[in-house]
Amino acid sequence: MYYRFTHITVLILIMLFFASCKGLQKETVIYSNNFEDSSLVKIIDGKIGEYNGSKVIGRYSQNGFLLKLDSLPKHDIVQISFDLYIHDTWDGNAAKPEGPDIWIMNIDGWSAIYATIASGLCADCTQSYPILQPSIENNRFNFYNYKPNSNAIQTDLLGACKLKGEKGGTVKYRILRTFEHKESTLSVGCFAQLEDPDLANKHCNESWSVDNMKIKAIEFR
Ligand SMILES: [Ca+2]
Ligand SMILES: [Ca+2]
Repeated sequence: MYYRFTHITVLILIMLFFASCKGLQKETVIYSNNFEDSSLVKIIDGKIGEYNGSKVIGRYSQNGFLLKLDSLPKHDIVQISFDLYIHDTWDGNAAKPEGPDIWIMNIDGWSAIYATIASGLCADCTQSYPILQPSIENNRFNFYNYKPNSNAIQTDLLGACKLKGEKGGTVKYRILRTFEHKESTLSVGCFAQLEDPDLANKHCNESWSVDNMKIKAIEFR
């Protein structure tokens, strides 16, 4: 009897603990877009494409888009999540003229991601992702060396243009960033800085797209 009582007491205490935790923060989804209705509201330089049977924003090459939100509710932190597709022949840390190939996310103008990415089909390539920022040595960016496809969530997708139909030609990453933020406006810029000697076919050789973007404003209580 005593044993059973103790178990029930512990269970109640655990339930109370989680109930109180839940009340400690309030989440508001301030932006959610799977692009299936082709909505580009609040996006500058947006364009809709299709990849893997789903509508995406992209494809982009040496450029990107800017999402600008306003009238955010009172909050303490912001969480951004989305799928990032890296299409075709990215060269990661390769030296010019093939690289470096850098994917960039700026939030309110500060650098949230500045990382090289390489296609897994490039045997000799390396990439700095999942390290989000390079170190700086002798006034130069020094990117870390990881294997291509490091931290990717899917590596057997088909290429989009140069490697169209080729397995492994597209790599999917799940981007998740949580950061302190209290302002009523938020801007999220996604860009790339790519090197490719084949200028005429650059957009076909190296491109990227984004899907399932969700942004939450979270208030602590
Ligand atoms: Ca979609
Ligand atoms: Ca390149």
